[in-house]
Amino acid sequence: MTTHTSLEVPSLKKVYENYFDIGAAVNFQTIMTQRTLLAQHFNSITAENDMKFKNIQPYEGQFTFEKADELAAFAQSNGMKLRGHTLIWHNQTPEWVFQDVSGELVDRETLLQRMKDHINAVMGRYKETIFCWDVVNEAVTDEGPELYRPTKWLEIIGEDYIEKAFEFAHEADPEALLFYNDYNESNPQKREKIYKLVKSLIDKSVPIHGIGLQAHWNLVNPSLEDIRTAIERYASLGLKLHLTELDVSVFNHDDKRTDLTEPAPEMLEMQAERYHQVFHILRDYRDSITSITFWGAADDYTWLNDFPVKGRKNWPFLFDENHQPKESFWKVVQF
Ligand code: 9MR
Repeated sequence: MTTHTSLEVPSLKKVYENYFDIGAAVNFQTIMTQRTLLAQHFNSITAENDMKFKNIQPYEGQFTFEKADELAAFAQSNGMKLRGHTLIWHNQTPEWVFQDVSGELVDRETLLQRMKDHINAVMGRYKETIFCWDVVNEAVTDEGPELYRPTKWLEIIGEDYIEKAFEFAHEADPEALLFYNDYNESNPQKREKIYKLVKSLIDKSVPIHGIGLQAHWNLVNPSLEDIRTAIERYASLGLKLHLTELDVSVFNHDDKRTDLTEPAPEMLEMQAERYHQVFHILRDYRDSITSITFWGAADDYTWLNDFPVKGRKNWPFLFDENHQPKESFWKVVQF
């Protein structure tokens, strides 16, 4: 493995300033534990959890903005952009949203009103700081012929819940860029579903400005060819593309080992090569891709610890557990 000890560590955001914004998902802890690293290398942040429905409106009309406010203040004081994540999702949405006082499902009009009130309150509060929002997250099925994931939003409102969310969001903050965000975005079957959904929104003149490719990838999947095809397909719709949750797991799908306390050298080599190839593709599409956000900043904290395999640590980022650049970092900044 190459050593770079004599080299000064360049700032990732500066290396890419003529290409994309470089973002990291953060939480209340990491804005403290990773503060220096974030300030040096990133010019955009996303709240990993603190702006989700459940976190921000756990009970009807009771908003808990404290942590989200802290993250917004952190972005502002460091001159970083802030992506909003996320308004309408099947996950992390409290049960009260869909129920009346007796526990029965509410009707369409009630749910639409709740959707609108939530979007108005949250987008209204961060109008000055948040430049774009993941308005609807993960609304498409991974497999099978159905386009729409079965959710309470779909069940109660119907298929137009998606366009309603975008319309309410556009009314709440006409300046904000509005995104549809999903994972498995490079899988050819799901790619076509996402394409179809977004195209139908555009055809109906729904205010949508971008597609978020979550990009939870590993050392081999998705293939480079599938990544490139997905970017081209989405870009053909004429919207902005953001990579919203990039990480590269060092474990392939069938690797369920839990005994590693540090990544094997060959994992790190493969990861470096993978990041090298991925960023090569991303630079090719700099006209369409405007922002790349990692779902974390350094290997000391990742949602992939314990997921999907309990008791297993992962090392998916460009910086190691001590916030030092990995070989993956050097492959991304040297081109
Ligand atoms: O990283 C997030 C993790 O801490 C939460 O427990 C989980 C459930 O809210 O969400 C994770 O982030 C997800 C993101 O919001 C949407 N795309 C998939 C991400 C990873 O699961």
